[in-house]
Amino acid sequence: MVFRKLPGVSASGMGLRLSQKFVFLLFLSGLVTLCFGALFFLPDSVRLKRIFLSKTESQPVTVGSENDVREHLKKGAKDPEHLRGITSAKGETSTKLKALSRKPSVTNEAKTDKKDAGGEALEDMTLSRSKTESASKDEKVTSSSNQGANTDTSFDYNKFKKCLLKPPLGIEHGKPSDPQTLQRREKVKEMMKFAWDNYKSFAWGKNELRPLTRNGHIGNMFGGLRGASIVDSLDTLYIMGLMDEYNDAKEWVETSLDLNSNGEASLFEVNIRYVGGLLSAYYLTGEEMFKRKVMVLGEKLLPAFNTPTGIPRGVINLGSGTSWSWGWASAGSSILAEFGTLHLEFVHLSELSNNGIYTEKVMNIRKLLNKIEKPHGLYPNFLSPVSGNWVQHHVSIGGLGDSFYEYLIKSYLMSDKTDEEAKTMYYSALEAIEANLVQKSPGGLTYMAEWRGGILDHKMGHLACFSGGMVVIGADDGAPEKRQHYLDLAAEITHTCHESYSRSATKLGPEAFRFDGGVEATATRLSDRYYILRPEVIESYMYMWRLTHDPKYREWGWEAVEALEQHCRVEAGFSGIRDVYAQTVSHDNMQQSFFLSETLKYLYLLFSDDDLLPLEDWVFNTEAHPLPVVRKSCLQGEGGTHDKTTSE
Ligand code: DMJ
Repeated sequence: MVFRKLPGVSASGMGLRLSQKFVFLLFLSGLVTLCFGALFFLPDSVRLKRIFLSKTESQPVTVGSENDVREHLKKGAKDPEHLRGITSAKGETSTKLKALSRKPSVTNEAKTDKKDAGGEALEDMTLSRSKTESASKDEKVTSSSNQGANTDTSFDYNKFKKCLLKPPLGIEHGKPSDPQTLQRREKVKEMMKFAWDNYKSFAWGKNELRPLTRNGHIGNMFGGLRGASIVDSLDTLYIMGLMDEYNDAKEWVETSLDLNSNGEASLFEVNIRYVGGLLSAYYLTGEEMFKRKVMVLGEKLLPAFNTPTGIPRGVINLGSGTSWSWGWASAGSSILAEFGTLHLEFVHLSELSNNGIYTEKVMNIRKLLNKIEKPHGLYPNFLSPVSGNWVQHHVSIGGLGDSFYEYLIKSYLMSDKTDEEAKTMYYSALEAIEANLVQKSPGGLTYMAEWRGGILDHKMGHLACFSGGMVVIGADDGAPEKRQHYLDLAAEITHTCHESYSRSATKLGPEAFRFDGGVEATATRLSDRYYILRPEVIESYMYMWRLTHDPKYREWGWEAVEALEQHCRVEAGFSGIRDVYAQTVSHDNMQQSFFLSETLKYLYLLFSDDDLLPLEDWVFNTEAHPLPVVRKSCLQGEGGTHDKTTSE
């Protein structure tokens, strides 16, 4: 049959002109796009959404770039170059980063605001919830969402205690015999009580205290979880013997820590602060409630690993389990310091639940990292969770990379020195770092530069100052002939970080300092001059003291106490400062939760005897929460290495 074209009629033969047909098709496709797009905005519980969108797909990965963030931050927020502790002084930043992490941005800004407002209301409800209601609620969550991780509660706490070599709190809570050190320790305890009391008075149940405006800060790093300062403080209060305060904290966790949050959380931050804090609290006190809570929370983190490679994405919705990458991380990548800082906590989640799934997840990350080709033996900071390839060649021992290296050596130590793979990876990484990043300034200061595809940036972040402590705790386990070399390297780095403090007007160190343009260990950019109560320099003093007993580390720690008292203590708590070089300081109005969990804890340990949390038995996670060495043979056998002649 032959179709003949009739005059004035389109080829379709439907009586429509080509242009009419085009408009109609355009309308139709617009309608379909609109309907499909609307699925993203339905609550996660709506069945239609679950049918059409799988978990990890339901939050599309937005391809962003570091530059997006830099551009954004130029407009008033702060340095994005790390994920460690951007919750408060950087609270503003994180809201914006968050908005950048998803699209469309306008809708998400609105959503964030709404969530925060809702969060306040929810918090009031959680504060008034009764003990029984809260406990049964958590148990319900456990059984209903118990898809991959069982919560076998048969962990034998008494046996665990017997497998420790020494009592956790020493003979007398680590009380130093020398009166000056004791006095200094008492001062640190007073600072903790002051920080805590003000948090309790003005921000109870919120995540952090705003000491100038005397209110609470919630932020959005913890996915709707509340009380970050409480969970982060449990072990510090306990080891300092602040028992009334510890009991208040414990009661809040038991009655008001609501794990049924439906918010979008940083997997890394929730892991290091909440999972780490609850694990430590359990191991130190034996309170079963902490274990129940941490098991529920741990299980909620598992869906983040549902990616083609098993490398988790950075952000997870704790309610629905959907996960996605930070919008500013290059090409939807995951961050080395985030997915590389799960190992210690996840091994303990497996220990407590008797379920290997957590260890499997982190061992899978390890396997990929071990196998993948590394430029000059270095680990770049961005990795695609889809292809398993590096996305950029930026290497740093500071933000974005830092605690990945820390967790390699600590995994080895926490395994009772049986995890040979972690050991090998750590020492090879350190070798590559020494060969490519470690530099000596003309003035003789050793520092760790950053590496951008082969080009060195002569800058060291405050965050990188943890590395003095890292190198010294690994000094004994590398090649014996390198022991002294590692001790020297650790001492040199710690000295450089101390210099970054002593070269400022406030005697506190800047966020990042440089070794070019005629300066050494000094911040040159205005945007690098702030100090947000970070612990890393003091952390290295503490480890250096424990391993060398050189009194200068206690002196340096005391200098920091005096500076904190003089410049950061305000009427209602402690606050970060905006410029460490300014004679008259300007406060940032934020008392970070890591100030209570890390900075003050490390100072307290620095002025205590070594038998308070002895390093033979305890490994500190990156938020300073002590986790015990896992002595498999003891735990599986009769148990009992504890020296019974010492008391607790
Ligand atoms: C803390 O949350 C942890 O130490 C993390 O690893 C890095 N950043 C902050 C403190 O600076």
